Amino acid sequence: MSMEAGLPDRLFREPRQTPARIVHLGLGAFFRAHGAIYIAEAMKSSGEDWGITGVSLQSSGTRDRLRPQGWAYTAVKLGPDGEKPQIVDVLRDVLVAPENPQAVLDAMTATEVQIVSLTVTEKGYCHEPSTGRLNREHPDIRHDLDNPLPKSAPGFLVRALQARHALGLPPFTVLCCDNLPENGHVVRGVVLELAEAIDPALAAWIDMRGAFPSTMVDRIVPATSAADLDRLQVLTGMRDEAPVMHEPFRQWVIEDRFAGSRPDLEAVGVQMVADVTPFEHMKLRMLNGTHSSLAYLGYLAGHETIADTVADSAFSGYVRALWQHEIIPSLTPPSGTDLQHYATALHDRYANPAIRHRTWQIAMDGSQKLPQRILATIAEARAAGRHVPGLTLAVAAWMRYVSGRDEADQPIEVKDPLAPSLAALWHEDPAQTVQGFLKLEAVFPTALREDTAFADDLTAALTGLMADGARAMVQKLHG
Ligand code: CS2
Repeated sequence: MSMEAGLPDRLFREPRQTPARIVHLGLGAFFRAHGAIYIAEAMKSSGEDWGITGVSLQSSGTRDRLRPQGWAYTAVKLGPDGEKPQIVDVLRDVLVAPENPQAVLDAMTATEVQIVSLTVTEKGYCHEPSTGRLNREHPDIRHDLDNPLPKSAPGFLVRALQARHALGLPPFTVLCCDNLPENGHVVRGVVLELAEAIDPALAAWIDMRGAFPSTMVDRIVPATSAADLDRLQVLTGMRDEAPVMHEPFRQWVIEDRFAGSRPDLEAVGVQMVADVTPFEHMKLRMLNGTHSSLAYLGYLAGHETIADTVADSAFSGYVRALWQHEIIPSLTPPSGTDLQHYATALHDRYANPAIRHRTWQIAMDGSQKLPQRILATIAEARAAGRHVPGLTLAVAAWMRYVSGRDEADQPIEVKDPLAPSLAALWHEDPAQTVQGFLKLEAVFPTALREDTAFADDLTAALTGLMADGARAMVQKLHG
């Protein structure tokens, strides 16, 4: 892989004049390779000073690696024409919530703050994935109900809004950038429910004055590896301890409903729309739905990355058939979008060999991801009398995967908040395994839990997976 010679471009910064106007919760690789770059570009194009205070909600690693670099980092675009690095210099400060939750609340309560954006992953909202409602039994939510210094993302939003209300300041816009359907609606729901339990007058104020635009975010950002750091150092001559690697493609669609001001994002290609739902459905079902399907089945078949998986003709045929026969029929295309072209472009993005996106990484947190990525499509298709054997096979592969043993009987490192209870559902008899899983109210919508024909289809898929393995099953279906 070649790297363009010379020092990376620098995006961006003039000396900082004003305090940060955006606080971002969840400073993972995705935000640093997506939202932060758009915001830096918007600052550059408009000359306006925005700046971001980043917040890590769990660990100090990102802060510790970024601090010696003055919060700047390299974002490396992994394209067919080689690796293109640029330096992103838009973070003003990075806070670590567990070390000092009051500092995070203070940052969110600053008069200048207009937007609090979030990438805290699906499980960070402490909601029940199948219904979108706040999970009041979640340990962090139980903590946040009784303590003014919160732990959870909803807790930080509510306590900061409470402080702003008390000070007579307007609320900030809450900009959810996670892969949830109607993500603004979901975060608004959990915030209102938590606020109501703390102070009904606060909930009424948030309900009236708050803004929670929904968004669709898209860019494939695999985890950065130690080898990436070393390669980058050799090629640029500079050591960066916290670079991010990303594909060339990016998309950000946002509902234009902000409580206060915002950066001029249209100028840098963000689509500001009245209703983001068709974009979210398209992306969650066509991209994330097939990503998860390929992750479970590909992992079981011994493929390490998504690119390796779609380089296998059986899987390439499988994913094309999923789009064509099982997912596209469930969608209303966003205006101006051709779903066939979208599918073809997705296949090209998956096949990009420079993106080492591990099936294991995408397989994480399936209990939080499957409802919106796969199960909603299955439920709608079954209600309409359409067959969805490929998606059903993907759900069976998830069950097999979370059992914790692969096809060679080797252990799988399963990462999921429900991991222990999922593993305990495994049974020698596939029909009993399926029955146990279908009792999971937090994961399966009622329509599927009560659908005995679906239970039979899942059992047949799981039996086939056990007998023949993932690759053979995929090939049998669409190879
Ligand atoms: C992936 C997503 O890890 C996952 O679950 O499906 O992170 C995916 O790469 C992004 O949503 C692409 O925009």
